Amino acid sequence: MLKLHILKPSVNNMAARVFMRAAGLETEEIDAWGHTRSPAFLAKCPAHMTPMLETPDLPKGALWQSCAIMQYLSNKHGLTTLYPTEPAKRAQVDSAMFCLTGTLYQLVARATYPALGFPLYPGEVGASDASDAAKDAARTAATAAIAEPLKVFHAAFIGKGPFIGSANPSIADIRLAATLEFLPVIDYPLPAWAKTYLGAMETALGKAYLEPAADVRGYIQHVWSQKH
Ligand SMILES: N[C@@H](CCC(=O)N[C@@H](CS)C(=O)NCC(=O)O)C(=O)O
Repeated sequence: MLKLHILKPSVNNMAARVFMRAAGLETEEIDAWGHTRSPAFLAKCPAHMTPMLETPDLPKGALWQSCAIMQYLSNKHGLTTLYPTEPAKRAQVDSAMFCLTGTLYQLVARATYPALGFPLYPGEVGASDASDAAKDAARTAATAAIAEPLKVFHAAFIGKGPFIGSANPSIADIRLAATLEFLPVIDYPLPAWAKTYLGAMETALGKAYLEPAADVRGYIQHVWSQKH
């Protein structure tokens, strides 16, 4: 049995949790809330990151980074629909995942983490002792910048769609859809294509998508209820 250490409100974790269900891989989910920096967790994952997959099949027994987890398990179990083996199709999926973690997610984090109550990263305005006005300006700039990479996902990666994986959702689709789940916390006006896309992901993956999404949506609702 695979062990996946998770934090339920996190969309990085949602991606891996949706994947495990969509792939039909029997998994024990272990809630790591409050434990990611414990000596036991750090011994397995010095980066204190969730999702973290624990299995004796791995050279060091543990693997983190949501996309790497999905790639590894797709390769191991021959999940070619979720992660195509044809080089050009695979390149498209890989490129989308790098763009997501390297560009889109960075902006989504800066825009949403203050509202979610998550800490920002060292060196960023939001994590500094800058004034509230400077932090607001940084958050507003990040929010405004989300539109461009979103357009790239729509035009270049999804294209005629309905998915990056063409007719079926791929691991890049799981990663993108999960990321979009944070945007309602800042009332971000999702473009019409993105709403259709999320609906198509829910229909294609059903409970595999909706169950982990419910944890993220529940957390966002909780945050909202505290503020309104
Ligand atoms: N790029 C990573 C991001 C993982 C990440 O930021 N995980 C956060 C939760 S959203 C975490 O586990 N933080 C706990 C900690 O740093 O102690 C991925 O996609 O897996």
